[in-house]
Amino acid sequence: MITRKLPDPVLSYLNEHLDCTVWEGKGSIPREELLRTIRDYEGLLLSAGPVNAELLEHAPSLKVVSSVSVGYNHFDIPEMRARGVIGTHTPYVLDDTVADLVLALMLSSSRRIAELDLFVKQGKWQRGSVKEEELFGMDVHHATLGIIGMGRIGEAIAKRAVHGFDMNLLYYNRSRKPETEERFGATYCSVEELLRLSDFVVLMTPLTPETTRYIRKEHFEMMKPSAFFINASRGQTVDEQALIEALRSGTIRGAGLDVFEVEPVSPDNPLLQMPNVVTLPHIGSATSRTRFDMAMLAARNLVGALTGGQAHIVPELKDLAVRS
Ligand code: 8YV
Repeated sequence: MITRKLPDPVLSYLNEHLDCTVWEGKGSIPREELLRTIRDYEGLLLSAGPVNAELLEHAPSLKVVSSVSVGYNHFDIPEMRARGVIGTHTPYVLDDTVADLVLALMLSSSRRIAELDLFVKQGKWQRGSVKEEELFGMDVHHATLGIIGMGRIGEAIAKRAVHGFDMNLLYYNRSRKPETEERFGATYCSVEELLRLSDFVVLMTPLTPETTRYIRKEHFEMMKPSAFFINASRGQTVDEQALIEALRSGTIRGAGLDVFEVEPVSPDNPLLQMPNVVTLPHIGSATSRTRFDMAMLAARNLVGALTGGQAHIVPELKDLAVRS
């Protein structure tokens, strides 16, 4: 079961190897329709969840769920494990694309790109009408960047920041990465220390029970009042209300956000009214080429896992054998 339309070459590949049904309607298959029809399918390709007890109960034949995403917080790992259902994801192919976007968020929040774009378009750029300093921003080059979550995407951000912008790099990760330290001159430190010293804090941790609301009020209070907070991981890794308060009160200077606690973000979310916040609709991996590569990798994962070939199985389910 393919829950949404995919590029033609991806569908051709899938049809060559599997007997597929593709949802031909608009967007992704509605949840009720998926629950109603999934009973006899052995494979499921989707890009959002949840893959939970409810879905799995409706899918007694299911062996593999392939997600067109690197994040897999929509997989209920214990439920999938209990039923022997394998989950796959799409690492590697989006690292550079997401890293580019993180740099864009850093630049656009600190140099006020979106805010000043509007300023020009609204005709406010008139000689003598604004004091020059009112348009000033903060430098990215030579500033201190703190990355929380130094995985592959974190490293791609580090490369751009250090080699392109001469930034000073701090990082926190569950495990230390001596090679990364050597490559980028990065300093490993505690989250608290990182928050205190960074001009830009980039959150790149996957969403797990341990990282849910990982950054809270007390963490924003540790940050410099001149610092920017960037999130391109998952909205639920942050206490969004605390972020709103920190931005409102000047505890931190600004934010660049690709993700929100609830998506699509509610039009009355106060973050949308703040000139010091750059907001994006979860487009970290959204370039034509990368989305194509992700779809193709998800298709290969599905075929591989169902036919005994290669697949990027998520680490927590790697030890499961595909059900016969
Ligand atoms: C996905 C993402 O494309 O890969 C991820 O984890 O956040 C995005 O790049 C999005 O979740 C829809 O599949």
